[in-house]
Amino acid sequence: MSDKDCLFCKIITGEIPSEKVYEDDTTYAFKDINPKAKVHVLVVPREHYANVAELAAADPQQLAHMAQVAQNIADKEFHGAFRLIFNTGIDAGQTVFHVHAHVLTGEKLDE
Ligand code: DGP
Repeated sequence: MSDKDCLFCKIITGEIPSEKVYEDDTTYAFKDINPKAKVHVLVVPREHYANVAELAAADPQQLAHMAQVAQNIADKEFHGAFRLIFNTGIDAGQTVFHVHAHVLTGEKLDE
C-alpha cells in the first residue's frame, strides 16, 4: 500500500525526483537531500510503513533486506563500514513518516 500524501511514496513512484542509488522489487535507495556524511543514503521499502517498529512487526524480512542493502552500499563506498539510523518519533527527529534507514558511510565517522 502507498499513501498519496507521503513524500517518500512520491519519490518511490518518481512523482518527485531523487538521485537513485539502488532499487529492486521491494526496496528503493536514494541520496539524502541534506547529507550528514560524505555518503548519506536513505533506504526505504516500497510499501508504506510509518516507522521501523511498524515495519518490523509486519514484515521482518523486509527490514533484514534493508540492512543487507545498506551493507552492499557500504561495501562499494567504504570497505563495508557504515552507520544505520532509524529516527522513530518526532522527539527523535523523525520528520518523514515512511520508514527509512539512514545509511552514513564513505568516510570515517565521528564516534
Ligand atoms: P528523518 O529526519 O529521520 O525523518 O529523515 C528524513 C530525511 O529525509 C532527512 O535527512 C532529509 C531527507 N529528505 C527530506 N525531503 C527530501 C526530499 O525531497 N528528497 C530527498 N532526497 N531527501 C529528502
